[in-house]
Amino acid sequence: MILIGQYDSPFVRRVGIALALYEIAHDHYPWSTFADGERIAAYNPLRRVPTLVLDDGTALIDSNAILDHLDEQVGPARALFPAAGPPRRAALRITALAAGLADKAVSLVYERVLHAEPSALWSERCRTQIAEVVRLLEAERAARATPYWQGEVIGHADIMLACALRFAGEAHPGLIDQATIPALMAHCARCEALPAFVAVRQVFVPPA
Ligand SMILES: N[C@@H](CCC(=O)N[C@@H](CS)C(=O)NCC(=O)O)C(=O)O
Repeated sequence: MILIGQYDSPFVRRVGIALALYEIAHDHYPWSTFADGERIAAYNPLRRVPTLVLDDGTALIDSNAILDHLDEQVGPARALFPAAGPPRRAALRITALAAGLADKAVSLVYERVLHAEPSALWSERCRTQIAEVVRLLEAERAARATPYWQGEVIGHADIMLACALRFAGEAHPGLIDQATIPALMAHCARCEALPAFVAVRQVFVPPA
């Protein structure tokens, strides 16, 4: 099994952390989406990461599809999403909000770097979406006393949230005022202290 992509991507990182927590042996090709686009294309014509190449050569695309496969491999007792019902829907909702936040933070980077004149309308929309998701997540996290979102055990929602907030902070310093989100910062600090998070980490350096 090969994980393609750099850990400075919040989506690659969430998969890398899940692989570490599941103790699934794999190779890692830290290819860059732009510099190594043609190498990625040999596995995934979208040239996007994460891409997970299975031992039979099948390339899984999109972190959600990849984690769906890994969850199936480890079985429901170890999977990092609840198996069914309201807890599963709640976890999927938080994961989607955190992934959406990360998506908007990535979009904002591309807008700034790839356009001679970034769209003020799009950039402001991304900033508003990020700010409002962060506000909602902070309020919901502050209402919970458990170490992780759904209790004593870490799940995919916790991982996505920590990866999203770390990326947003590195890609857009100052965009999120950390002083206003103490519950989320404590949540992220708890996750980032875990060995899997320490091992699967690459600082995102914003392009000039
Ligand atoms: N929804 C996708 C998002 C993946 C994503 O946005 N990957 C970025 C890197 S952070 C990428 O491949 N960008 C290059 C491109 O979109 O062409 C997932 O969850 O895997």
